[in-house]
Amino acid sequence: MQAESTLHELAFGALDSFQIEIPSWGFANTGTRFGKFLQPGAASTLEEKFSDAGQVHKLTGATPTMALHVLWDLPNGSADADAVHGLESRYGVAAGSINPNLFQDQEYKFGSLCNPSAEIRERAVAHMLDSVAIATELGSRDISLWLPDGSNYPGTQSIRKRIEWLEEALIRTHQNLAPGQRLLVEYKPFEPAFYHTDIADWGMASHLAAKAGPQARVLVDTGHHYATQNIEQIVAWLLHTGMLGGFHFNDRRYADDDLTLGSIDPYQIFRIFHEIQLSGPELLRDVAFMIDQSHNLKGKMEAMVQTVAMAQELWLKAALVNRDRLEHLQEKCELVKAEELFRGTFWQDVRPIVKEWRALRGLPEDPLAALAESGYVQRISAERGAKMAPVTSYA
Ligand code: LRH
Ligand code: MN
Repeated sequence: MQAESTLHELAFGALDSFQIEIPSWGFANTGTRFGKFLQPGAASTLEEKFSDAGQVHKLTGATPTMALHVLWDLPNGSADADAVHGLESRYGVAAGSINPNLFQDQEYKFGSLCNPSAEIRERAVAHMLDSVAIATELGSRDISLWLPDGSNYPGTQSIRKRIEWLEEALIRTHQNLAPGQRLLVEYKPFEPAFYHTDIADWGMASHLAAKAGPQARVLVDTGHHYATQNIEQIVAWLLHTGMLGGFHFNDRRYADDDLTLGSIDPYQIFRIFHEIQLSGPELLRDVAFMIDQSHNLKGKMEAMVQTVAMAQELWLKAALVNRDRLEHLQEKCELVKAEELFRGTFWQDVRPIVKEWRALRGLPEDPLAALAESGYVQRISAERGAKMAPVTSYA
């Protein structure tokens, strides 16, 4: 165990540097194709989402930005930007990554940027350029693109032509980025398409980002992998090739389940954080940590606070790995000693030191308990419950 002082320095430094972006849609009523269970306290307006995000940041000190989804949060596009600035100062959370939405409109049935209709592709590119303009208005660095495009049956679409249309669309989007802005390309192997998905894995996303231009990177959603894939190895490759732009963290037992981070396999996130920390603190600026979850059954505020606390603990555990010693054991192929050091660090209970850090930073030692004591959930449930709309669409 490292000397007490160095341990605290290391731990507090790691926790001070850890920030994670929360998704506005994590506060909204969401469900699956089999239904949606409404929560009276769910957020349905952008103000309510900023209020909830502000509360999470007050309780954890680690979530200064909130990701926005264009159609869900900014239905009037850049015209909504002024209102957002007001909300940012009122609730103490800034607008984060801007997520274009190319998966709702009926015209995107056979694809958006990859649709065989040039007219529909043009409208989809226009939405991408709108999203870049919104990011510029809001001062957001990242435009984070996930594309549902694909097909359900063999032979029904030209996979090759769709690659060309996609390359062209992302090059045009990249040409409109302001200096310092980034286009993040998120991949997903399947759903909603179940035969081929146009951006299905890290290789495809990496090629498209590199082809689009120097301000494009790959976004790794931890839920977008086959169960047998080694995600931390993909992360190591994206770090090695300089293509890693950020993460959507969540957890899953089967597919893109969007469960809360660390709820099924906390060791998975620890292994990913270790690969990132191997690249040194300066890298952190370039790797966006974001949460992408849908809280269908857990209380939305509790789930978000729980997720941030879990992420802080796992980040700290990874920071405590004695990397020099591990490197030595790896080189000596001391397998059991190396594994015992690596997994042993993961086993450490870091909650007491996280509590100390929170107290030192004027934050509640137990953010979940503080949330319960604040009565915030009861208050928003009473205020918002009255206008709870009957179930209509997905989100
Ligand atoms: C797609 C995805 C994408 C978001 C959506 C809410 O599965 O991960 O990042 O736009 O979830
Ligand atoms: Mn995602």
